[in-house]
Amino acid sequence: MSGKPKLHYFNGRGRMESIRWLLGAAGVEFEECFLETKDDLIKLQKDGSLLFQQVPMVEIDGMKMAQSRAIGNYIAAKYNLYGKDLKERALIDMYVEAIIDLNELLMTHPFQPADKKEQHFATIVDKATNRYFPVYEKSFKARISNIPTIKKFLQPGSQRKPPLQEKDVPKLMKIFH
Ligand code: GSN
Repeated sequence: MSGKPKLHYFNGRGRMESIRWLLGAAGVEFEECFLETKDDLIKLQKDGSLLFQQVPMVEIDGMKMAQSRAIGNYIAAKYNLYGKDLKERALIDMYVEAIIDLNELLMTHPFQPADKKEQHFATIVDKATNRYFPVYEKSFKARISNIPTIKKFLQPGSQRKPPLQEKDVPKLMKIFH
């Protein structure tokens, strides 16, 4: 056993990408076990590895953690990335929850029926432009991208995943639906 956290998910961003970012930011090496088929998911479900029968699941510190927010909170707290006091933690939680809201919209876009896609995309652009992005500091991207561990995670060849492509949808439908 390597002692590295082991991430169980499909080979894409989804709800695991922020966990990859967090581990990247903490400078923690991790292993990944990609679900390729529905059977891979069923195997994890049947062997009792998934508390709520869902992925993301992360094996860490002897636990098989479910629920992406819980996993993120644990990693952030463990590696001192969760604020210096309760107020800073509250701020972090607000920023994180807002990004999760936006991410839910983005993640569900490829699965929208053809006749709803255009409207759904317009909603994403509107919410991103008018609701979420203005809240984040203009200098945020440059500042974060220059943190050495993040800089490394942003280099080609890291475990960062590309955005989901339409061509990936049928495979994911087979795994999760
Ligand atoms: O954030 C979380 O981890 C949970 N609240 C949601 C996890 C979830 O919905 N997982 C889906 C895969 S899509 N994305 O992340 C899942 O495992 N579905 C399989 C099932 O049988 O429900």
